[in-house]
Amino acid sequence: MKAVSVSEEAPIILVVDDDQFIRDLLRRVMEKDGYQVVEATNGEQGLAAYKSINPHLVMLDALMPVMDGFTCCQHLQALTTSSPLEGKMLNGKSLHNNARTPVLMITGLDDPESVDRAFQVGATDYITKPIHLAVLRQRVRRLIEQFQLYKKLEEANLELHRLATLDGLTGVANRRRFDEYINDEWQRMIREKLPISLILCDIDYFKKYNDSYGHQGGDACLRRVADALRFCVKRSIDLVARYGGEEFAVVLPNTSAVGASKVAEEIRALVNQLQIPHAQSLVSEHVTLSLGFACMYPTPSTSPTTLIGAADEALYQAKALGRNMSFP
Ligand code: GH3
Ligand code: MG
Ligand code: MG
Ligand code: MG
Repeated sequence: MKAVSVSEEAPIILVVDDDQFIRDLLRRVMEKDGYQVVEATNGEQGLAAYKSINPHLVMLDALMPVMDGFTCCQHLQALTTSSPLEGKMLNGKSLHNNARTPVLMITGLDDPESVDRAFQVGATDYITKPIHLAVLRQRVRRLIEQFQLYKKLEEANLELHRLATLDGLTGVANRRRFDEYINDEWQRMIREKLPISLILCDIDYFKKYNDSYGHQGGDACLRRVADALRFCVKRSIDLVARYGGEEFAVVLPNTSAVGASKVAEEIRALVNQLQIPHAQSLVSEHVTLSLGFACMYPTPSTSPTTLIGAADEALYQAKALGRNMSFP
């Protein structure tokens, strides 16, 4: 038999079978087709190998000592259903897709119960022994091609999600994400009978900042302020968003007015500490923020618009009362 060298990028097939003759046969055939092959002799070994090599396909025997193929398949399914897109939404639609490593059961069991059971525990495909090699090779080619396509789709979906929800300049959530999030959390707070707070932050005399340091200087300043906001906002359920040009919003679910006031003051103090020079500011030599916050207990007859209006009014007061402050 001619030895075939396989490249580093060649898809990896994990062969899990207790029969050495079968493992040798599968290795020979698959390596000839350009795949890399890793072997395991039972389900437990197979799981361990799966975790360390992350293969493109698993060939799984059913009857094996220590852990059989059905049990192994069940564990594999649990491992592979968590996708980076799991739980992510875009326009109210779940983005999860099927980029799961395919599992091909290759077994001597050909009774209908075994076939059903294999698919129930998550097998992608099923082939009986004795193995028809021409059929096997086509199945493998198709399963790996599909998997690679799914993976590409998943990456594209992730990128789409990133582009659709993040602000390109600062990396915080964009306005679209803000609208979606505050509405979702509003509904959740109604169900859980909890308060929600909103902080609106506006850079003081930012027009003058642009006049002094140019638009690019202004952009850099926006990035630093966004970083400060991100630093102050620690819970994963809180959302920092770019609300408008030089205005940022912080959504704080399950947070009282006292809690919101603390976060607002922390943000204001940190931006002061950054001491970003602002020669033309009328309140300080450095960049400062004015912040308005509001807290509400959402009800079915109210909407986030009321909360946004209240925070906006508070921001207006912070400006009117002299800037570089949070209000109330
Ligand atoms: P105030 O203290 O009352 O908030 O004064 P201000 O000058 O900050 O007020 P205003 O909101 O009218 O000005 C905001 C300025 O922010 C106007 C606009 O040129 C600038 N701006 C908005 N978006 C961007 C951006 O993406 N980059 C830069 N560099 N500037 C921006
Ligand atoms: Mg066996
Ligand atoms: Mg403004
Ligand atoms: Mg401003």
